[in-house]
Amino acid sequence: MRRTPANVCGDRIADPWGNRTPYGQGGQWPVRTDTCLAAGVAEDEVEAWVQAASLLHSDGDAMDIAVRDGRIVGVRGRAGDRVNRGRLEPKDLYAWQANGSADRLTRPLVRDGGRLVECDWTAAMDRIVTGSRELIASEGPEAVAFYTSGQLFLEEYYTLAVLARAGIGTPHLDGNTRLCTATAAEALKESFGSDGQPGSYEDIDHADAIALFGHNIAETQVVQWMRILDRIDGPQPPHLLCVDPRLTPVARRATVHLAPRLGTNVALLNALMHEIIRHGWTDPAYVARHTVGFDALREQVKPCTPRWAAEICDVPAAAIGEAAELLGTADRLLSTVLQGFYQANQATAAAVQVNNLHLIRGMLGRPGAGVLQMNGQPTAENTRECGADGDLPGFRNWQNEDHVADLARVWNVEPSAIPHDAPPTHAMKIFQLAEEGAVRMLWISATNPAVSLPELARIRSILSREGLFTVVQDLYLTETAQFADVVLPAATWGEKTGTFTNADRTVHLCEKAVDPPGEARPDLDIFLDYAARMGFEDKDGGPLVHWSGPEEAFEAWKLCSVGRPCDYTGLSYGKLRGPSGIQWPCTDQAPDGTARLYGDGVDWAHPDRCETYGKDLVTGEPLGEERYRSMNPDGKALIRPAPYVAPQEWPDENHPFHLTTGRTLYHFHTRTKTGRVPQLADAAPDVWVEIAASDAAHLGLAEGDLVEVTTRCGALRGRLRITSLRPGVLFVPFHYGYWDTPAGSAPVPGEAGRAANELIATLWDPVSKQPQFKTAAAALSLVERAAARPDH
Ligand SMILES: Nc1nc2c(c(=O)[nH]1)N[C@H]1C(S)=C(S)[C@@H](COP(=O)(O)OP(=O)(O)OC[C@H]3O[C@@H](n4cnc5c(=O)[nH]c(N)nc54)[C@H](O)[C@@H]3O)O[C@H]1N2
Ligand SMILES: Nc1nc2c(c(=O)[nH]1)N[C@H]1C(S)=C(S)[C@@H](COP(=O)(O)OP(=O)(O)OC[C@H]3O[C@@H](n4cnc5c(=O)[nH]c(N)nc54)[C@H](O)[C@@H]3O)O[C@H]1N2
Ligand SMILES: [Mo]
Repeated sequence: MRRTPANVCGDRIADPWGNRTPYGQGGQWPVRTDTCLAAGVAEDEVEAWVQAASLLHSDGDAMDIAVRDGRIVGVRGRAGDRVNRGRLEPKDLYAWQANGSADRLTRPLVRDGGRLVECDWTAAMDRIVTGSRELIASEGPEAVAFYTSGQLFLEEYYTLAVLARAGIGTPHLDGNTRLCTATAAEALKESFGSDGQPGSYEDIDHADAIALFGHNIAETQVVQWMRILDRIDGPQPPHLLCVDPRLTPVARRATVHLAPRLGTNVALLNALMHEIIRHGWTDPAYVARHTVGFDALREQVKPCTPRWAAEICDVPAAAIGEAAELLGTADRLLSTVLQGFYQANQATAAAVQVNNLHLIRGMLGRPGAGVLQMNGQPTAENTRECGADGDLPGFRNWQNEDHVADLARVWNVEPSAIPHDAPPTHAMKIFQLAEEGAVRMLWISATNPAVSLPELARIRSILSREGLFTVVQDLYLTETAQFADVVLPAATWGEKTGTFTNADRTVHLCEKAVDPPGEARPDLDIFLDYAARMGFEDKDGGPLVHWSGPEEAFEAWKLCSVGRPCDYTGLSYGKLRGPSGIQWPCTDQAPDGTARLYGDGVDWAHPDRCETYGKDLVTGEPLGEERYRSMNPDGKALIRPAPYVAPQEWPDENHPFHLTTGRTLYHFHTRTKTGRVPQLADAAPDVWVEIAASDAAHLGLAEGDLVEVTTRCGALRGRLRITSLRPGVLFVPFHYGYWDTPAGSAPVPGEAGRAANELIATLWDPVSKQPQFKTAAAALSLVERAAARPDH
């Protein structure tokens, strides 16, 4: 039985951002505590409030979980936390109900005679251990691959990274962060030599201009949008620039809104920098002291006039001029970048141009002057820093033998035990290797690739390949789990303990509040169990993975982070039980954490210390150590120009529309949690297709008509919504898979589906290897008129 919770803080489906608490520039954001409790439960009836933080976006909103009779009965924002100061957004207010969903996995499943049947943990783990041993013996460690998440805890990623890299010795370990923030990481590496977010959310309090590049923050980091709204309503409000082809809630409040053609971000940025340089709005002293590469950038953008870009981007040249003035004359400029850049054509090149803009203006490392190359997923930062993505733990450089030797020392293994003779394998390549039969075992944890990867027909055929042994570790029998050979039931948020780090480096502790259902186990326990059964050893014959719980794993990670940009040595579980999360690096010298990186120039770009020697921003080819040393001998910030290159996916006669995909405020990804919560499911029950009014009129289509969208990859059906977006563009939310359709599974080949990724081609940015979910060429046709046409 579903019980409707009484939301103590009003109807936050109708009013997602809640009441305003205005404040002025440089002031402290006022507290506002948001609460949601189950119907019939009063605050004083709650038996325990257990500390946690949000796992439904990268904001890291701190909250307490309300517990009664061993069950979760609600949540309340933590007023003392630096990130949200008590606020919670709709998903967090309601989604805790999904923990108690009746269809949670409670026992392991194994495939027998073609069907998934329940078994005990010993039988399931035996199958995995026997399978991996046989494959490693017959084919070598490279037959085994891991595809993990941006939604587990730091302790879980670190354990997985150690067992995969030094235990098995496979280079095939990556996260779905490849789909999400691979470009954020890559852009930071290309500009600053290392991953690590320069800015802080507190920059919102100080900025006089805020620029959002391909970032619908109002719907995707809802609480930081409340912060921006509170600044807008207060004294000395900041100017806002929004770069997005749709009239998003952000665009509606913007001082200047540019709605460029899809995938033309680099052209636009080059014109903006052209104007900034032409007007002398640069900071020559900062450029000389802290950067290399300015002359090359100036040459690159010399021909990129607003008129040139207006042609390519189809935005008025005058508007580009206004945007340049907003950016060029700000004293404290904060920029954020997200998927409208990271998942579009020339992802890394475009994101790097935002870094360039800040470097030439000296807008870094001061209150209000900063860049946030955003994360999307709640724990994506940890996937990256723990090396569960395609990098070595602690932002070490796989091409630097000293870095590998240092990691080998931490793990007490020989450097040769850590694969590093080629770049670690990225997720798109892992699936390709599985398709070709080189990868024979694929262990998928906390991600749902059968909905979230591009070209789903292909992904389904890979996952159902004869000869690919698939393990899926999830809460539910997802679209992906349906293909598995072994399904492991996992515990989740509220049912296990661990830490994670948000997009502005704030580390939170998230504690266990209730027991998981049935035999479900924390992901950490599953990885530890596997490591023990496999008997992985260090070079002295001791256990390679020598910890047995989250706090011990955290302490082990701290040793791996010593002296690295993401130094955690000043943190402990005890300290994280304080009123607020804390930003890394946190050390003896900086015991309260570090608000901003690069206050006094860049410190991780030195050739001996950098995480990467860089890549060509057009081809993705590595530049190599020698080139990097000659380019940046002193380790300054790198200004890296890039020419505009047109997208591969471009409308033509057969596919006249430009299709893009993204999110709605009410759902998280493939809706495994939010789709199981009545308030959120009802707010956005099914897929839709957005079209501009002029296009709808031209085609004689109306609101609510059932349409079919087709691309060269596949087809999708959904109801039409007429909205304000660029004419010629269609938008489809990517949240809707098949688990809650009548059939419960994907369409048969040739039939239209409802998942956006039926339509998206397998294309990725050559630099970050992030797929291009935001740019496809598509056709649109009417299937059936709306039942009752709404009156106009
Ligand atoms: N409600 C909600 N919040 C979430 C999530 C969720 O699923 N639901 N997921 C979290 C995660 S993992 C992520 S990664 C973030 C993503 O957060 P966002 O990046 O803010 O979300 P998206 O909707 O994917 O894309 C942002 C915008 O990019 C625009 N866009 C599309 N193509 C282009 C282009 O070519 N150029 C430009 N300039 N813009 C373009 C779209 O119109 C869209 O408004 O959200 C996080 N927060
Ligand atoms: N077309 C299109 N496609 C996209 C995007 C887009 O904008 N457009 N965005 C991309 C981006 S940015 C992202 S981040 C991805 C997201 O794509 P996915 O990661 O595939 O989406 P989720 O639904 O978050 O999948 C997470 C899975 O983990 C499970 N889970 C949750 N908590 C736990 C836990 O504690 N333990 C375990 N073991 N499992 C758990 C959930 O039930 C769910 O099945 O999608 C990408 N795909
Ligand atoms: Mo993401």
